[in-house]
Amino acid sequence: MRIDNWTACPDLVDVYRDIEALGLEKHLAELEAFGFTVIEKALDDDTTVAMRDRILALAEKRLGNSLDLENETEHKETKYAQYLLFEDPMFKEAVTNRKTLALIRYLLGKRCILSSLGSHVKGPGGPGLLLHSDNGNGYPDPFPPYSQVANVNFCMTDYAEEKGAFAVVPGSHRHARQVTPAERGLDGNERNPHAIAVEVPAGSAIVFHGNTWHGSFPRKVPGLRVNLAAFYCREYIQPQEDRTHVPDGFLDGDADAELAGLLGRDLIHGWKEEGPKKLYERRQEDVGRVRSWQS
Ligand SMILES: O=C(O)CCC(=O)C(=O)O
Ligand SMILES: [Fe+2]
Repeated sequence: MRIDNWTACPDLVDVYRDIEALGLEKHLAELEAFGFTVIEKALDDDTTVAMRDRILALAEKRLGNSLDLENETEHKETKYAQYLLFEDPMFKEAVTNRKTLALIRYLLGKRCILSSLGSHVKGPGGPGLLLHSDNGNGYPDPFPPYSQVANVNFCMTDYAEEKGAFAVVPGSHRHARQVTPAERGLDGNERNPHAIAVEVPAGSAIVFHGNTWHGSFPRKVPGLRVNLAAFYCREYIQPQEDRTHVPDGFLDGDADAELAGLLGRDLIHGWKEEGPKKLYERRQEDVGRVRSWQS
């Protein structure tokens, strides 16, 4: 089928073209069908190792103790190291990753924004991160069928079930509701029988719909399981992190224009005395493009 500049859905045409150009059609089908997909080698090996080391250094500082990637036994369960983007410009590459962002924009719209960037650092012991949908507090059931939020978990270590891999219930994005307490377990008798482990190498990205039931299995062996979770939301949804502040010098002009958009620079709401006009003006370029298709 030839995809023209259809005026009925110009943003979707743009997003779809990106997906085609990047060869991601199969991933799009998996996302639609099962509520998640995996892109292997989303990050190259050097980048994965550099990000993982940086995350661990930051987590050590935040937790106030040292962490041993290979042999850890004391750091039990999952700790979330939050608000990482401004800690190091290297994380820009994850947030703006072309492939993962193309799929996120399919789910959330072209003007989606970054909700948060953090890392789940998990050691051995405990029940794992119980199944949940990322439609968290304040998202009442029933969920709409489309994503309100969506997530990219970059695997910073190799994932296997006994190592504390990502857990998912395939197809659960269609349930359109939160997981009940009885369905949440991932270990022993409590284990949800439909949950599967996503066993993939470090550098992979797991992209998932906001309704999808997921969590992570308990780690049963020494060492750490580390991710980098880039969490996005539709532009009209309140992001998890404070977006009123970006450190001076963090954004590098045109080179970071896309990141600035993800941090809310072009939001249509949030006007002061000047009213909505200024914000609409920022979108003139796009409006002009749509008009030229229509004429
Ligand atoms: O730790 C994991 O594997 C799951 C993380 C998670 O639930 C999330 O990023 O929303
Ligand atoms: Fe989650």
